[in-house]
Amino acid sequence: MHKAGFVNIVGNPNVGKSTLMNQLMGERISIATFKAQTTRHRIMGIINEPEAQIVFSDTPGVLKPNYKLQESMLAFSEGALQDADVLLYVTDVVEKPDKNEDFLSKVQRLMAVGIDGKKIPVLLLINKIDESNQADLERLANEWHSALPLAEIYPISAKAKFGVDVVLKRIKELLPECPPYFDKDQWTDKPARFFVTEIIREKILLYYDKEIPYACEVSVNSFKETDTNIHINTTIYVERDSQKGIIIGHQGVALKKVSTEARKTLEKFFQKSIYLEILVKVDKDWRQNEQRLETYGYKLD
Ligand SMILES: Nc1nc2c(ncn2[C@@H]2O[C@H](COP(=O)(O)OP(=O)(O)OP(=O)(O)O)[C@@H](O)[C@H]2O)c(=O)[nH]1
Ligand SMILES: [Mg+2]
Repeated sequence: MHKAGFVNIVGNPNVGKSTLMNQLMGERISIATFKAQTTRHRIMGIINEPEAQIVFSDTPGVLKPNYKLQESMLAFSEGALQDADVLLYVTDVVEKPDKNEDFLSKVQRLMAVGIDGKKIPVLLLINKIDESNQADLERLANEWHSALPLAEIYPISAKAKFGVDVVLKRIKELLPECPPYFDKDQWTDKPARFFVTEIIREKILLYYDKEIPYACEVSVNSFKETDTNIHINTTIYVERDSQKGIIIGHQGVALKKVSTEARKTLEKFFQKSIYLEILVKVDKDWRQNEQRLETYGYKLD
């Protein structure tokens, strides 16, 4: 008997979805930072075992879109409701069940009505319990139980890897009997270049303030790999000239830091020496431009 299925991770921004994905996978596959809206794509991470294949999907936090890029991000999150065999709805110890009733009612429907008659199990994960206490947690769990009575509730700390193994065990029980969806040696649906752009974006999120990280997109121009090293040429696109100056910084110091830190992370990720070049260019208002978004790999309906 072989089990396989899609286990989709959804929830509001910054609750710890990507941190959880990385813990479930045992790899840093999805970038996670202290800033909301870190994840912009649906990223699959695949666990392969002789008798099972679990296809996790990390998704962008659910938001009310203000510009076209955010419409695409929301489409990735809502799309993950359509093909889940098991849904992981992640919340945290500060968020209340009434924050996003729209999306929650869709989650409720998945459990009660299902897709094509198939009801979808939902595990409601209350994350960051390292920042709470027993009494508050019990109160919150009761509120969630009233909001989503059909969901199984698990308190976890993704960061401390507390409760994650229990969730993984439950996922394996819930997986349907099914042949594998992907080759059993495949661990993600994304190409190497995608991880390059994400790792550079992670450094931008970490080192720049306010709107700057949200106005940046990263693109790989060339990726040349030998047995021992990889030569990567990339471009950071910003929306305006003033942002280009900020990214580069006085005498190029800011960009140098991004480049150095990205290179270190890339070397860990690929286990090879990395030569990294980063150009900075203006792509005016790319976040609102459907054609540009498509070339950057975002989907719009
Ligand atoms: N204290 C605590 N912090 C956590 C925990 N899990 C995640 N975090 C922190 O929460 C922040 C957001 O984590 P992410 O994994 O990027 O959250 P996300 O839900 O993927 O965010 P978006 O991609 O923006 O939607 C980071 O600073 C994490 O370190 C946890 O269990 N405890
Ligand atoms: Mg994320």
